[in-house]
Amino acid sequence: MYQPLIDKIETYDIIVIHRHIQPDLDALGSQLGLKRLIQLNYPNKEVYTFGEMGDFKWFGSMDQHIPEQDLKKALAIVLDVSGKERVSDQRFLTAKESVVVDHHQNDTDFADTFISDPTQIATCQMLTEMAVNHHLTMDQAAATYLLGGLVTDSGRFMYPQTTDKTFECAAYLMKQGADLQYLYQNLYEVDYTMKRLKGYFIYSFKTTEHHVAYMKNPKSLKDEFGVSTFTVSRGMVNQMAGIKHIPIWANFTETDSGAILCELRSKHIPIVDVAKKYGGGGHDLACGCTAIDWETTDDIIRDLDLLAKKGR
Ligand SMILES: [Mn+2]
Repeated sequence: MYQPLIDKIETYDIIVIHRHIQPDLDALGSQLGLKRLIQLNYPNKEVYTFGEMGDFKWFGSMDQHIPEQDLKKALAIVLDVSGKERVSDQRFLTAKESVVVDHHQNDTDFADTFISDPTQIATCQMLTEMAVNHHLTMDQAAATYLLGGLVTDSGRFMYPQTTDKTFECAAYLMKQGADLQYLYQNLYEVDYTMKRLKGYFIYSFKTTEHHVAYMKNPKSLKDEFGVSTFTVSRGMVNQMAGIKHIPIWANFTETDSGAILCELRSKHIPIVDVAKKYGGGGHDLACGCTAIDWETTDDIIRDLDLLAKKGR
């Protein structure tokens, strides 16, 4: 499966590596991990990485500059994304040829070579498999980058697509010296304010007769904790998720203009029609709308409670 990528790497002297916008650790880990693998195994190649780092500046850094004439001669490798629009930094379009390696269930609209495997939990898992199958030299840095993507895209080995291959890859990366503790310390250490806000949510949410959990957050809450409306609204709704006997949960947050953002979530019972009824939309189990006043949120809570009643 990976031979076409190996062939292209061997053919080109200049290689640029891209991944998606709003990067997660699979995007960055595959990008930085592949760069390191190429440097180790093909020391004569020039390799560049592009894109923004987002919240992960601790994880590594990007190259920003490449001479225009070099870019035109380069191979572009695009990781963890298949559609042109979601690629961070559009300079890959100037490169001579492109290869995409991705585990998402999407088609590509630009790649000359497309290496796709939606059965894999992470692009980092695919690159680890490539390194093993093709006997590539690896070091601690490369292994740590790749393990970063493997750990996060698998939800710390919790998501259903976690397989024996995931653990084999993790074991292999650990044998190469991957620094798991460094990853965990940076990934899972939380901000003091966020911890307090989460605690407030967990302690304060209410439930209806049929166990719909909800929170009503006045404007003053975001000021009290020094966070944004978005942090309270979207960021906190799932503090009410994953609780036994609570099928539906909703988070109502007043904005600066006085409108109320409604984030609605459900385990199994489709609730999107409630969101639509109040002018919103989204997915069956995760949707939202904007209410004009608190009375409307009471109507929404009543509608959700009715669904919870019918749903059991
Ligand atoms: Mn991924």
